Amino acid sequence: MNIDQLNKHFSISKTLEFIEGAGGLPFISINNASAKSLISLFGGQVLSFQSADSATDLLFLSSKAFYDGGKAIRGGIPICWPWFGADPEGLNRPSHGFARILLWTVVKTVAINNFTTQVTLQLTPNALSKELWLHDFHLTLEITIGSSLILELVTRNTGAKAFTISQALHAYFQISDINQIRVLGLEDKHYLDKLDQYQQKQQLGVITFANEVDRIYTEFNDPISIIDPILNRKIKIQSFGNKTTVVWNPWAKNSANMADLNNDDYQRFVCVEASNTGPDIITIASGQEHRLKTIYTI
Ligand code: TA6
Repeated sequence: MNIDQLNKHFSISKTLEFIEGAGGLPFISINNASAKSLISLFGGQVLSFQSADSATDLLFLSSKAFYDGGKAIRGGIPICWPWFGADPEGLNRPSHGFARILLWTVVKTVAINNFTTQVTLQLTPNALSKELWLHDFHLTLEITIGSSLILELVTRNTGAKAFTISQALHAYFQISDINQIRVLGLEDKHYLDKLDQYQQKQQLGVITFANEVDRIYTEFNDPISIIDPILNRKIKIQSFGNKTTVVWNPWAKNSANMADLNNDDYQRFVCVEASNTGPDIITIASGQEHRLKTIYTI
């Protein structure tokens, strides 16, 4: 569907419209009494969410992000699916799977009330995905824009055989200064350190940042909170259907080497990702489903 057809079928007067976004990609612009948000149909990716009473977006979106319909958009909440990280079979398939680099379609849009708008997107096998992954699946993402930002990613196995996935809601949270923030809820928890051959280590106290961090926490207290003393806000992250949480900041060296990040962008975001990865791999039997849900609240 083109933008006009999308608006004809799914727009909601004064609240939800489809626009031609950066790179000509189809975006959904939502503006209700609680918040305004931008969602890209390319990648099924929430790009921004700003509460009506907040001067700062919840999410970080790189000013150098690519919108070429090929590379994943750097920022917002990329959907890593049906694998997290490098290709688990070493076949040189795209890092973090293909859901974030394919065009999703719209299932429905609903104005729950003036304060809450819901969008359901879906991804089903297509020529591109079949080159990468032969299983039959029906992936849906329900996004709720209200006093909180809620995502629910549902994987349905519509094939005859069980399949295994790993996944993450790879959220980039906007922060004032990486050196000033703290992440709570992971104190004393064990994690796999991706920067040290996935060695198992234990978190001592709250998480602070003074260098690159890339960790798969294999246990956590819910909710996890990001405390930002400069923005004077706490981002609360509740998650359901996951046993692992990834915490990542690339720091200066990687930030400078990534074409879709400004050199100092690492100072302005932290990724805290509800995930099923590391030991938390999900096997879904034929006809069954798995739900991964997060609630982000400022
Ligand atoms: O979630 C952390 C991570 O797996 C890091 O290792 C880093 O690769 C990051 O994801 C970003 O990956 P991307 O493919 O989006 O550049």
